[in-house]
Amino acid sequence: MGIVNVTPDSFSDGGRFYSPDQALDQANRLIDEGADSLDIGGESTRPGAAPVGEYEELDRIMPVLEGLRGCGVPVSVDTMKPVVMRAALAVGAAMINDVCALQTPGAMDAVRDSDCAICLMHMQGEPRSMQDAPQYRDVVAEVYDFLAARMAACEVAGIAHSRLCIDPGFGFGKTLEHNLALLHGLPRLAELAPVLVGVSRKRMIGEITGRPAEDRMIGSVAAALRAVEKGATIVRVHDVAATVDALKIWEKTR
Ligand code: HH2
Repeated sequence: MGIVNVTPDSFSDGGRFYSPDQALDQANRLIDEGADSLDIGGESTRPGAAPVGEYEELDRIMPVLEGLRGCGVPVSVDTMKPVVMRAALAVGAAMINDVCALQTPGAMDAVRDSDCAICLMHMQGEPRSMQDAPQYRDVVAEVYDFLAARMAACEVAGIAHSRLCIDPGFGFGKTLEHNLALLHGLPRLAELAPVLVGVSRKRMIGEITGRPAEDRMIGSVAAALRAVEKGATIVRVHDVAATVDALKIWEKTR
């Protein structure tokens, strides 16, 4: 899954794809590089990020979604807002990627009657403060229980299990130790549903390699491979060409 952040402030590529033309060029580049799907986002969720209003978010992403109609790969929209979910689905989005796991009032209703895929992600706290002091008794068990409960809530709302994938939410209210425990715990999470993993260029890669966000491609590719080895079905990445090459070699040489 190739990431297109239509934002001025995303942590690794903020401002680079902020105009619709830049975002569409990047989306098409990622498709050419071998992305099986795209994830379009109009609001940064980096630690400390300021929330964006729904009209602003719509202004950012709708021209891009319109431009991607018929692009040949499923398009996911990274949003926690029901209004944005409905608008995105109306122009053909195939997936809603919600870092709040459909807990916002109205979110479940916004996706229930479509046949879109849904990613339910775990986050402790909210982006503004989530990295202040994340704490868990047993991070894998707590993330597992949360995601299982959100899946059960979807089932009650009439959303078929086959539409769901889950994501432990690397870096969303987690220390490096929590992230590493979750990486090792992926086989357990994969018992619930297909797992999406997003570690691309994140702080955990920087903490291990000592490199800044713009220099974390190799570390991110290595982490993506480990995630797939541990059972991830979808890897959400900025560097599609490098990740696709690495996965091809990994698969052929396994
Ligand atoms: N990470 C980010 C955003 N959305 N969605 C899922 N399901 N999983 C993730 O790990 C995830 C996500 C943060 O990365 P990015 O989009 O590159 O940055 P920003 O939020 O600053 O735009």
